[in-house]
Formats: sequence, C-alpha cells, structure tokens
Amino acid sequence: MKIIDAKVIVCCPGRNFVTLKITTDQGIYGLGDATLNGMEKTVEAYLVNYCIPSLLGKDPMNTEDIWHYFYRGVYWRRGAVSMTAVSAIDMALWDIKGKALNTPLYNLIGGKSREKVLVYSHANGRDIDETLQSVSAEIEKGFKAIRVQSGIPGIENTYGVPLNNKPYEPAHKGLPVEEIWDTSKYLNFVPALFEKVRHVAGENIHLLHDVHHRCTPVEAARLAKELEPMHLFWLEDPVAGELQEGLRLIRKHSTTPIAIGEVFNTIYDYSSLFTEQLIDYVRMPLVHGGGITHMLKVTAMASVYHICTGFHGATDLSPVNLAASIHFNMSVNNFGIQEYMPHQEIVNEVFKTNYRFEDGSLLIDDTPGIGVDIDEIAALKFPYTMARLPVNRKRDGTMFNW
Ligand code: CS2
Ligand code: MG
Repeated sequence: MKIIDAKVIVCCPGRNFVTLKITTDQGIYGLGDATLNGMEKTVEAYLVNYCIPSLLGKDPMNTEDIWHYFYRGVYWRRGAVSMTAVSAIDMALWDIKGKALNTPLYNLIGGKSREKVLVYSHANGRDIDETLQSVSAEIEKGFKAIRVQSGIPGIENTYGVPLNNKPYEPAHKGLPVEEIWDTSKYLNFVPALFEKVRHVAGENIHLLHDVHHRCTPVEAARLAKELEPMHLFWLEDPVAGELQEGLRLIRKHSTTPIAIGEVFNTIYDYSSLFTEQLIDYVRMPLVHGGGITHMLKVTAMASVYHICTGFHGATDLSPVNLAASIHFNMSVNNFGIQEYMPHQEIVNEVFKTNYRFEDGSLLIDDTPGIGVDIDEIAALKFPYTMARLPVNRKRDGTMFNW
C-alpha cells in the first residue's frame, strides 16, 4: 500500500478544527486531528508545505518508521506546532492500518482492558451558587467525575468560565484579549468553594480542578495542601510545567493528586516528573503528544511509576482525537480518566462519530480504525475564523514571569 494523497481540511463549525486526510492507492483513507487552538494555520502550513510532500509514496503501515522520520528526521524537532503535525500524521496512519486490517484501533494496541472509559465533565459558574447548580446538573446528567471552575470575586473574567450560558470556549475571535489575574484572590476563594462543592456532591463523585498554570510552586503547594480535606481526584496544571523542579515543592507539602501536561508534547517534558513520581496523571493528549505511536511509549513509561492517563479533551480537540483517545484508553492498563466536554451540535454536521456517553463513561463501537468520518462538503460551509486564547496580566499590569 502507498500514500498517494494527503490534504488538510480547516473548518469552523462553531470553532476551528484542522483535520489531516491521508489517502492510499487502495482507496483507504485515514483521518488525524491537527487542531492547535489559536494556531491552526501554522500547523496547516507545516503539514502542507513540509510534511505532505515527504509522505507521498510511503507505505502507511510503517507507523513506527514514519513517526521517527517526522520526529528525529527533522532538525528542528519538538514544539507544539511540529508535534501536532506529527500527531495528525500518526493518527491518520493508525486509522488506515485499522481499516486495512478491518479492525478497530484498540485491537491494534493491546485489545480491550475495559469496556468503557470513565470521563469527567465541566461544571462552571459565575459565582458559588451558580457553580453549585452546575455541579448538580452534571450529576443529574450521569457524570461520576466533575471538574469545577468558578468566577472569582474581584476578578472580572476567570479563564475557562463561560459567561451567559455560552458554550465552553476560552479562545476569542480576533486578536488575543487581555485579562487581569489576581492570585491572592484566587487562593483565598478556591478552598472555600470546594468545601461547599464537596458538601453538595457527596463523597462518591470525583472532583477535579484546573489551575491553568497560574501559581508559583509555593502558591500551588498552599492550594494543594488546603484542598486536601476535600479529596480531589486531581489538581491540574498547578504550575507552569516547564519548571519540572517546581513540582517537588508541591509534593513536599501535599497528597492532593497532580495532573499536568496539556501543553507538553514529548516524553522528555515528563521524564523527571515520572522518575521522581512528582505527578499522578498525564494530561498530554494524542493530538499534541505525538499521536498513538509516541503516547504508547509515554504511557508505558508512566505505568512503571504508577502514573495514569488523564488526557486533555476540551472541545478544541476534534472528534477524531476524542475517538482515538477512547480506543487508546480502552486498551492501556494504566488508564485514569478522560476529559469529555460534548462538542456543540453543529460539529456533528461535519464529523460523523462512533462514540456515545452512558452512565458517566464513553463507549465506542467496533468500526475499523478510529471510526470517525468527515463530510468535506459540509466543512466548506464553515470557513476558518481567527480566534486566539487570551493573554493574562497581573493586576499591576505586568505579565506573569512564569
Ligand atoms: C483546559 C482547556 O480542558 C482543560 O483542561 O485547560 O480549556 C484549555 O485551556 C484549552 O483547551 C486551550 O485550548
Ligand atoms: Mg487544563
């Protein structure tokens, strides 16, 4: 089998998605997610100008060699843009492999370790009351694990908290908006919020919280320590992950489990975090972490250190990534949890999916490969619209220095 064509489809059904479609001489094609929120066009340009010409003529079954060709074969390796492109190529090739062998992706990577994948949803509110109502609504929908974020008194816009019942979307149309952040107000508020949330949710619902890299190591240590009595499933991205040593301070002070890495893109971002057992969950998703080939290695190394998967799954990752993640999570032994925010209804006009939510988990059918298809004609109705993630400043106007 040979790759004879590859194209990048950029569309905006409610938000931007970048999809790589690789076609073979046997008429089989595969899809890979290449969406990098706010930087969609850069990944498209890298794929179209630099990767696709080298892909043509290759045998798509050689996933391992092709992965190394696009990772090690490239002088300027790593980085979010290149790794998203590598991930999309890899995902599309595994999709082709599954279709060629007439079997779902999970069968190619170890078969089923479980029948379904535990997911967590999002509860958000402008204030405590609204947040508590949102938690109850998510429990009502059947979720067993819930990430809780709330507006903070004295901070006008809290990242990741949608206003006026809009769909979750941290990117804003046009150039980046600037938001003001105040860590001391945040730190004073969150433990009290979670005391109330735990009371409403009871002990049987997993609670999670995302700090979005807003704390210094000592601030994060204080937060993790104060949240300990509320038994969080995890505290996510408490610090900016590039300072791996920062995680040592958090561990020294608290047993709150830590998840990190939705902005990471290779195993090397995790090496000391694994070997020193400084974290508990890997957030790096297939779409930014080198696809299935690389994430199998990351997950295998994590398992040696009793660290589990907890992949990023916000709505800015496409249904192709979500479906591939369900296969992956069904298979690996050290699965932890999968983030799940249902995409807006309009996304289904472009992507045809093969998964369903049931009783707190996601299930996938046995369509060969990943199982998601794209309607290219429908995609044309939704042209790309620039949207960027916000920039944060401290109250005194300066930028964060971490
Ligand atoms: C978040 C995301 O889902 C998460 O954990 O951190 O909302 C993230 O900020 C966006 O996906 C960025 O594109
Ligand atoms: Mg996050």
